Amino acid sequence: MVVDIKEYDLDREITWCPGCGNFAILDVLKNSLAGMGLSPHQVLVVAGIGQAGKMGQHFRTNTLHVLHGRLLPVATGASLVHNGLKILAIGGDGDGYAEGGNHLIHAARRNIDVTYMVHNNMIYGLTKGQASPTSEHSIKTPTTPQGNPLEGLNPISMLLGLKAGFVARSFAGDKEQLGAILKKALQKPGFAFIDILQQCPSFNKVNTFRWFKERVYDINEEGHDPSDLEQAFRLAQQWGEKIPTGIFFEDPEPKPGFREAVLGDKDRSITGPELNPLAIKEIMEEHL
Ligand SMILES: Cc1ncc(C[n+]2csc(CCOP(=O)(O)OP(=O)(O)O)c2C)c(N)n1
Ligand SMILES: [Mg+2]
Repeated sequence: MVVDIKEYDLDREITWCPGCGNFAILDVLKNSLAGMGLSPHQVLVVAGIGQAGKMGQHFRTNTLHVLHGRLLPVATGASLVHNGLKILAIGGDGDGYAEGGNHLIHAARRNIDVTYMVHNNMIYGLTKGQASPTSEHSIKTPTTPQGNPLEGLNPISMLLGLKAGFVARSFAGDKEQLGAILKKALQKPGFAFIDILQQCPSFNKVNTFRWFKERVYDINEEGHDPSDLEQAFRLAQQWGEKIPTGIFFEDPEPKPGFREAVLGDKDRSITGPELNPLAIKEIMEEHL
């Protein structure tokens, strides 16, 4: 089925700064969903708190905007209840790797049927530039005025260590690559993780659009086979003059998703296969 991208449009003011990487990511996401023939009612976005978390407010679809760092537990529940919905969890590096870091471990281990996009601008954007877990060593921020004494977390290594079923990195400045990775992630059952490098022109003056652009290269174009976990680990160590992007790992023997593991059948859901938007009316009346 052909879906017009305009179905996803929402007439609402966008408050991201000019030049923010979120604009490109939003554009790619809407294009990918429409391109896959998905209508807005077939998609659920569970968004965290932060500039990245505002994604869900800026296009027309089902959205749950939840507490900081708590998008994965909510997405886990939603994936058991709403069979058939394409579920996207979307948040920032602070949201996902700091406040929500514990949930990420278990979402990957459980292999929840969710595609998780982390907009990694290597800074706390919404709260005006404090250091996040991925902020680089030495970077000066309001919380690290002498320079960050810590090394940045390596999310790709972490997710490979957890043997997540699909582990990728992309860049907001490469819409073609991001679109191709997103479509792959959305098509596969189980947990799909995409770390998206993203410039924050207002609060990260070190890792700028140009900084990323000069360093990123596509590992799959250079012949990396995503079923090769050992090579994926080796590539994940690289960070600096060259930054690898692309699909690091895709499990050649996918494990059952969380729904199948818990409910015994990947097509079963707690509510049954049919979505009935009117049913909520009855529930509301019962409780109001
Ligand atoms: C429990 C809790 N702690 C702290 C905050 C304050 N807070 C809001 S957004 C944010 C960080 C956002 O950074 P990130 O997740 O990287 O998203 P970005 O704005 O960079 O896209 C923080 C610390 C909060 N809302 N709730
Ligand atoms: Mg951030």
